[in-house]
Order: sequence, then structure tokens, then C-alpha cells
Amino acid sequence: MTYYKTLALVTFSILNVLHIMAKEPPIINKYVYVKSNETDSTCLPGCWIVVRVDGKNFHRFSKAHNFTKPNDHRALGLMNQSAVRVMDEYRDIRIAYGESDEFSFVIHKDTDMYSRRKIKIATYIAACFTARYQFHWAEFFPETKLQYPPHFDAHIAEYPNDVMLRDYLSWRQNDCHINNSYNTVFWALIEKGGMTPAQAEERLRGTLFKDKNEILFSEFGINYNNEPELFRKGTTVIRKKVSGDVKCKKTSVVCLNVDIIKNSFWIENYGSLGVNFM
Ligand SMILES: Nc1nc2c(ncn2[C@@H]2O[C@H](COP(=O)(O)OP(=O)(O)O)[C@@H](O)[C@H]2O)c(=O)[nH]1
Ligand SMILES: [Mg+2]
Repeated sequence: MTYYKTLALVTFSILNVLHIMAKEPPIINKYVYVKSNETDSTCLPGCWIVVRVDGKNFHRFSKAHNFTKPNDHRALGLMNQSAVRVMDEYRDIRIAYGESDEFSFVIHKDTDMYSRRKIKIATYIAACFTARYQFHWAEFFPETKLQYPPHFDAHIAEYPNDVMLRDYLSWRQNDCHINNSYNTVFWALIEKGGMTPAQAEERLRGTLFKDKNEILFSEFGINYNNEPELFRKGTTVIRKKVSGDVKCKKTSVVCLNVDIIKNSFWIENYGSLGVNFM
């Protein structure tokens, strides 16, 4: 083929392609309109953002992995470790609180994390927590093989002031207290008292906190107040200033099993949390 023939053929082919493109929009443009059906929303400005992750069907998961009842030290340790790692990853989380199969992460009210996009924030935190839970499993359950992969959902709440945020955290700690008090007696009645679950449930119907304590003490010699604080108070994770750091800028993430309903916790940690609850 001569040089001129080749040139004519190439030119013809290019013109042909341009002609087709002019008639048919490129594929990328043809389909891109579906993107406008994607929905997204952002967290309100100036509000504290709380993301609560919760294990999916942990009633089944705890049975499948023989968690001790009503509390399993290893399982709670794994939850706490996962929460610490989430806080390492997301610096705008100021405080977290966990009990049972749930953890609440409080993100600073002025964060611009993911432009405050709700779905991004919730999915990344639940995914990070789930990944960490599986990643650290063997450290806490060296003798128990993971039977199937657990995962966690996420709820988001926005609180416009410090009082509401504090009430949220008090609500979760109160929930821990109520559940733990009930579960401690319930399992004592079954495991030590030989009752069936139905009998234990019937025995506890309508009882108050002090009645449950009395059953524990008089029938099983257990003083509820001596139960581990990890069980009774849940776990609060905060950033504490590292002592010895001259400029006091370095912080480390620490787990505490303390009362966060009373004022003393907030007075003591006001500086490190950057919140004003008083
Ligand atoms: N035995 C045992 N079970 C636990 C422990 N922590 C959580 N669970 C189980 O996980 C459940 C968590 O409650 P919830 O989220 O309401 O139920 P879910 O829908 O089954 O995840 C509890 O009801 C327990 O059955 C633990 O330390 N020991
Ligand atoms: Mg759950």
C-alpha cells in the first residue's frame, strides 16, 4: 500500500469514529444521569454527632461463641479494643461509651469530617469497628475459632447542646446498669438456684433494684457492689493528656469504668473533652 493510500485510510477511520461519537454520546455520559438518584444528607451544623454501633443478632453470636453469662470479660475486652482503634483512626471522636454489644462514639460538634455527610460518617465508623472486632478476635479468644463474621450497624443522633449529649450518655449508662442488675440475678437464679429461665423471669417480675440486690445477697451471698465495674458501669473511652509531655499536646486513648452520670467525671475531664457540661 502506498503512503497516500494508508494516510487516506487512517483519515477515513478517524472521521468515521468522530461521526459515530457525534451521533451516540460516549457511554459515560449516557449512564451518568443515574447519579442524581443518589441521596445524601449532612449533620446539622454545631451539633454533637453520636454514632452508636450495635452488633447484629449478638444473642445468636454470643451463644455460637460460648460467651460466659451474663458478661464475658473477653468479649467486653474485644469491644473496648475495637473502640480504642476507632478513636485512633478518627481524631474528632472526643468520647465513646460502650456496654454489651454496643458502642457510642461522640464526634466533636464542629467537626468537618467527611463534610459532615451522615452516610459516610456512619458507614465508615461501623465498618472500622467491624473490621477491628474481627482483626483482634484471636487476641481475646485465642482458643475459640470465629464461626462466622460478626458485623455492626450504626445509628446517628445529633444533639444541639451539651446537656442533651450528657443526657444521652447517662441514658446509655443507665441502660447498662438496669440490664446488668437484671442479668446478674437472672443467671444466678438459673445457674446457682437451679431455676428454669421462665421461673427466674417470673421471680424477678416487678422487682426493684434493691429487691434484686437482696435476692443476690441473701440467697447467693453476692454483693452486687462488688461485681466488676466493667460490668456495672460499662466502658468510657477518652483521650487523656500524656503526663510528662511539656506542651501537653500528646494524648493517649484510655478506657475507664467509672460513673459518667455524676458531675465529678465531667469536672475532672472538662479540659480533655473540650465540652462544657456545667
Ligand atoms: N452471654 C453473653 N451474651 C452477651 C454479652 N454481651 C452481649 N450479649 C448478647 O448480646 C445481646 C445484645 O443485645 P441486643 O443488641 O439487643 O440484641 P441482638 O439483636 O441479638 O444483638 C444480649 O441480649 C446478649 O444476648 C456477654 O458478655 N455475654
Ligand atoms: Mg445487638
